[in-house]
Amino acid sequence: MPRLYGSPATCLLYLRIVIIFMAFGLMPFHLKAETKEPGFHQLQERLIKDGFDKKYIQALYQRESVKLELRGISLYSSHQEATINYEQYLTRKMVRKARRYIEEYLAELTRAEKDFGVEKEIITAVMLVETRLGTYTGGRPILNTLSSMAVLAESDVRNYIWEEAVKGNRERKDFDSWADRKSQWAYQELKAFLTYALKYHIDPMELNGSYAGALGFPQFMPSNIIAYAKDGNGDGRIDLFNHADAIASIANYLKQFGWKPGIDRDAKFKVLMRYNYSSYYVNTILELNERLKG
Ligand SMILES: [Ca+2]
Repeated sequence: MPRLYGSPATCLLYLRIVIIFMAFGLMPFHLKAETKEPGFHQLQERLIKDGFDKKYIQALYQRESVKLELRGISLYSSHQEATINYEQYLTRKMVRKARRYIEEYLAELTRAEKDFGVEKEIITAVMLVETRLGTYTGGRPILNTLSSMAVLAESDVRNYIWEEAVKGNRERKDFDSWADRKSQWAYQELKAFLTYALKYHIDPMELNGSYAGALGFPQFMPSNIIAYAKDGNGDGRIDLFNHADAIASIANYLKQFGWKPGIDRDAKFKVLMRYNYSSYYVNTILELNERLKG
């Protein structure tokens, strides 16, 4: 029978080993606690220099809920389109849901079809894949997402985010080239987002979105809201959490990128790639379109 417990001397040795491991194991936590999370000070200065009201920006970034979105950056920086299961949008259950949506919003969809020349099945397919017809719009404050990506331009913040949220998931040089690109892009999107919020007197912290900062039922980036979104219900406001506005906005976006009645599959493919640059995505939309028409 194997001995489960050793002699007192062996026990003491085990205890020493455990203490040594605990000491080493605890050290990184101890160091982490002393690493101060970097803030958005430089970002605020940059926004003010670019014309945003000083008092507005300072009051906004002083709020406790405005903070670095580490988890979102970790997810986004390791995002791989090919790993998304697009089959989930082609099940019979999903097609049934899409059909019911077309019945429910027939008036809005028909109007968009007439105004922009984009068929209702395509608009519905886009909305289904983007947010399951407006039911999954993302729960991350867009202000935090875009601000966190914009400050990746600052080397100390970038190092902090690398250590805290990304290291281990990818190579540093890949992260650096991603961060160079995304920080510039996110800053432009942040400015568009604040411009949109100011225009409609919306509290920026009330708008949640995806880990990329996309917003509403059609998941538009803020710069696309300014350029392509439409007021579908005619209330004088753009609200992408409203079905009529979302439907008109998707249709107008596709129209602006070349959608016309009667275009062939190749042409449709090219336009849809402008909505989301992924052939998996586009093929799913086109397949859904066929099934909804069939
Ligand atoms: Ca509206």
